[in-house]
Amino acid sequence: MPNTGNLINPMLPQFQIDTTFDLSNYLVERKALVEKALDNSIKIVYPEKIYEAMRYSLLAGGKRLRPILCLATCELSGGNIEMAMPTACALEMIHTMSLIHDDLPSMDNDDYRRGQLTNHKVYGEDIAILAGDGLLSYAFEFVVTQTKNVLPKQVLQVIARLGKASGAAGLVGGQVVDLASEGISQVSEKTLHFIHTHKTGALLEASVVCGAILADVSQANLYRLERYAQNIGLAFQIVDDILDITATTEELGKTAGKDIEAKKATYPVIWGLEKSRFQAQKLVEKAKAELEVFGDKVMPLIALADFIISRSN
Ligand code: GRG
Repeated sequence: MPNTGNLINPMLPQFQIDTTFDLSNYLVERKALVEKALDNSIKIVYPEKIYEAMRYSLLAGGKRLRPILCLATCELSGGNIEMAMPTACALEMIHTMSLIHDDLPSMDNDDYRRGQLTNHKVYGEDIAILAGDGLLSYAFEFVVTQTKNVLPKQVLQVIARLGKASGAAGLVGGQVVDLASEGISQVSEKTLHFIHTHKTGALLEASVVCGAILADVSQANLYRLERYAQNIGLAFQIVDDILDITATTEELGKTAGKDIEAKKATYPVIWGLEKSRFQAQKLVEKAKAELEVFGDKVMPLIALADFIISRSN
């Protein structure tokens, strides 16, 4: 394997890259597995309307990055896909519910998400709120009832992580500060960091960490994966802010330029585009450096870190 070195920071360790790993194939294959599991996860029963609304957003596509990260980390840590799939689905249920609520008129007021009308545009605000609530509670039920071949202790740890990442210490807290910062011209870097590490980073971190917990990884490796996830989480949001400026509505599947319109605090506003790109790259390099001890199964997590900054939506 050629040694690619580290172009951003020569002080960071050099990394052996397996250039034969095919990320696009890997993503297509993993996404298909996740889509199938999600499709099977919710049946339409009485009262049909709520199940249809939940399925409408859950099966609307999306990159499925959180479930894919969870599966990859579980495998890297010595587990398998079957052990992690219920948690992977739960992560996507929580993520989807956060998108449904984020798009509501009382929050970001968006008409399009994942290339289709937002949940409240199709089902109305009342059902969209309930569809989000239904997905959130079902996520926890799903982990508990569907996880097989994992000790109850690990399942409990996963439940605790998912709860923390979703609530006021995670997504909810990040969203509250984000809403409070709208229209404020001088949002500090510290506040922006809080918003992004909570609103976006918390669930990405939980995706990585839960996969590892299910495989009963050692504490030292759990900390390494946690740091990997924190770095890619922040890089992911920086790229999201950049794409809001540089990509089209068609590419994004949601309205482009919303951050500027809503006078949102973003990294490009504070740093400019060039520095934002550089910082994202730096974070990805730091993330990859955490993986050195994991040996040859590490390629998916390296490639996923690279994907986070090279993506176009
Ligand atoms: C979880 C209880 C609970 C409440 C939700 C509304 C809210 C509180 C939080 C907002 C969270 C939010 C929408 C964060 C943005 C995260 C983000 C960058 C989303 C885009 O993720 P991608 O690009 O989307 O992975 P796809 O569509 O590919 O899945």
